[in-house]
Amino acid sequence: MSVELQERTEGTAVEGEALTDGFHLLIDALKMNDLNTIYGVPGIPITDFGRLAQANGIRVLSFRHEQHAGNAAAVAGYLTKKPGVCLTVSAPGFLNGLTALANATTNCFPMILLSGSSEREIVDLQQGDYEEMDQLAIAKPLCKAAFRVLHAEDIGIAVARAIRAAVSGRPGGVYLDLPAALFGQTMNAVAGAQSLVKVIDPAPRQLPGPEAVDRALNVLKSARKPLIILGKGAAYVQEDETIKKFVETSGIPFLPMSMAKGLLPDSHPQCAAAARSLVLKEADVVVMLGARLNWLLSHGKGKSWGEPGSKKFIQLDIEPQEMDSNVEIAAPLVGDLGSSLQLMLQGMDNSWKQPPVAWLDTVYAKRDANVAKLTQRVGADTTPMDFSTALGALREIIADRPDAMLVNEGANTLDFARSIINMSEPRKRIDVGTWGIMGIGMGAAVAAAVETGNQVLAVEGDSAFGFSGMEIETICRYNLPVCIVIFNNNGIYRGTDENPTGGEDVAPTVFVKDSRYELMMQAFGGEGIYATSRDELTKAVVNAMDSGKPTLVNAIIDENAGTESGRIGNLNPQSVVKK
Ligand code: OXT
Ligand code: ADP
Ligand code: MG
Repeated sequence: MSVELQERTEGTAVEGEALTDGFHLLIDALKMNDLNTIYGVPGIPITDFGRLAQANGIRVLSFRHEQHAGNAAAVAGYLTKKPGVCLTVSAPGFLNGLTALANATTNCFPMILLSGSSEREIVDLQQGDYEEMDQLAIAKPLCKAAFRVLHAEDIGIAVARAIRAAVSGRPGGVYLDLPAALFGQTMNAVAGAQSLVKVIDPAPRQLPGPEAVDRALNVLKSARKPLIILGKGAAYVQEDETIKKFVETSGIPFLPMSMAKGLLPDSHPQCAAAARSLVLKEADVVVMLGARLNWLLSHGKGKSWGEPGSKKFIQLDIEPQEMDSNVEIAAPLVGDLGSSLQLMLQGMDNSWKQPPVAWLDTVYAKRDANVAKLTQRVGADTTPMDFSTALGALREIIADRPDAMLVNEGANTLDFARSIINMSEPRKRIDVGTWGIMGIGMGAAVAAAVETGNQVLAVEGDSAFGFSGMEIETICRYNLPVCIVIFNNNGIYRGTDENPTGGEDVAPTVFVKDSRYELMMQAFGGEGIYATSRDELTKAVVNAMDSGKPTLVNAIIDENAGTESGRIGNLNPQSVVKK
């Protein structure tokens, strides 16, 4: 630390006036708002900021690449309903973090990206400053809000605006641009303290009007084949009891989107996860709770939704513009989910009739048949392991440890795990989300461990793992209770593609065969285990989950076992021209 800075940090000024500076104002503003963890990568101009933040009691977790720090911050936001904070250096560090900020925004997770930037005067005249980039302009279209702070006395208000923008209404990512010069600006310490803002009621309740509630109730009462879809917005809101009460009072079957699994247990008598195709096709009224009719639900139309015009949608969401985004919403209910559901429940009282038995029987018969088939499949013990064998082992381990956090990415590894591993508690499953993005794995695992203190199991395709694999050093450095299982099938989707020219290069989807990923973990002092059978896999993961030691299990999967893009192969365009 420079002498000049040290003088300032100790609050001594030339003329005896107590001073504060940009560094301290930012730290104080974050702490005042209970933002006590920062995920980031140090460097010019924010290295000293990280040091001072740590010295002042903020937990500063340093990553190997900003994208993973950003993904960790986003997941922290999802789990806590407070914006997760990511800290990056200028231009390249900022850009690395920006993918995570955009992904957080796409997923409606609250997050703040704090980035150092170069000197405005030089950047604006494009005079070639160190890491020159107009970061504010670049961030703007990719996040919910973006602000630049030029004066130390504005830090308090800027942090307050960032927090409110991130968590109010539909949550999302916020960018805060912090030019290097800001950190060193000094001001009177008392005035500085007065400039800080504690955000009051950052995500205020928003109640829908009574006519909207009546409309929704009338549509729901008219249903012969109702269905509730639970999305990750419903998991995010932490209104678990109200949601449970609504689902159980209504008696309506529910379908959880992937990250809403566990909001009510997958074993719940009303769970229709295992009858997905049937309920989407047959339902006549669909109640959307914190879920969007995007690609993951075939935009609410087309073959998977049955006859055109056969459905009415009731949508509960905090974002008015989500209504009619893809199809007509017969009953839009705009408000925060907890309040909207409470109003619905009031209107359901004693007069509420359970859905027709014929519908329930049809749904649950299909579900039970599918569950029976799957139960048989996952009992298998093939060597080499296929996805069912390996996931069958992990399913039992998670069933015994319902509070474990599950992180999941890949294609086949993701799609098979989603239906095979049952969840029984809310917000325990973190996956690729709305973008289907690879690379969330290790950042999500770090945040899941740090924010919950629970054991984490990260189930990773070998390709998916590669996007964030270097962060296993971060996991070892902080000694986090993370067990990573790599489903190693030698490539993207599978390891069997061949180069049609017969040339030396392998096919684009194929990796080095039998890669020894477990040795990477050993290099950093963690446990690294090579597992070729169901028994070996079970033993390795149980040991890891019991000990809490950072562990990587290289699970060898039959390289023929996967299919192109898992369950979304239909989205691949294919050339019809033969050349
Ligand atoms: O009702 P039906 O009969 O239809 O049956 C359904 C359920 O009823 C039933 N089911 C059950 N049965 C019994 N018991 C239970 N408990 C049960 N639960 C359900 O099972 C079926 C299926 O149910 P499900 O899963 O609910 O429904 P379905 O139809 O699959 O749902 C549709 C979707 C769309 C909602 C769902 O499929 C979904 O959520 N999909 C997400 C898919 C996704 O996001 N994929 C990731 C992206 S793929 C690709 O892009 C990849 N890349 C490119 C790339 C990416 N993504 N990112 C970046 C930054 N760069 C590049 C790459 C590189 S994947 C990838 C790597 C892949 O290789 P890896 O090595 O990592 O992975 P492997 O493939 O393993 O090798
Ligand atoms: P999934 O992928 O699980 O279907 P989405 O991310 O598509 O879920 O949808 C989440 C939805 O939840 C978004 O439309 C978002 O606006 C909504 N949401 C977020 N917070 C709230 C809240 N407090 N009340 C109601 N809806 C919310
Ligand atoms: Mg693979």
